[in-house]
Amino acid sequence: MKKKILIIFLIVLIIFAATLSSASANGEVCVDIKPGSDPNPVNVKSKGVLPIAILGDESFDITAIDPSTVQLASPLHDDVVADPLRWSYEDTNGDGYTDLLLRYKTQVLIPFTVTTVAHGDEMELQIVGELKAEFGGIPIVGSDVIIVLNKMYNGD
Ligand SMILES: [Ca+2]
Ligand SMILES: [Ca+2]
Repeated sequence: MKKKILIIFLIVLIIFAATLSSASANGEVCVDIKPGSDPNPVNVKSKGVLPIAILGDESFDITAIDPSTVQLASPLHDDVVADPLRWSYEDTNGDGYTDLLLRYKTQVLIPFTVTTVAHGDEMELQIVGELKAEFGGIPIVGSDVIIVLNKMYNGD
């Protein structure tokens, strides 16, 4: 019986220690699809480019992220990911902290919308990646929501 209590105590201690470690260590990052726009309507058939920012702040320096690992993903489609066309460091929201600005071909969204959403629906998108090796290679994840335009159920 005492052993059980000790084990539970240790587990609680480990969880507590994990929560205490730095903000980036839990891997949650702040993502802003279409910086400057909220909500984020996206015509998924557009031949344009979709900007997505990972926001830096006083507790998180986004240059710790390894941009080569960053991919677009969806909680509903674990078999689909998309790589950015290009990325750059920019302060997208003017708060003085550098953001990682990723640009995706808008049409990479189409596989994410198959069967699950229709015109006017909200769809959650995730950004996943890793910190650079010198920052521990910790996995990162963040999400934001778009409003899907120009998409019908059943194919197109
Ligand atoms: Ca936005
Ligand atoms: Ca910023």
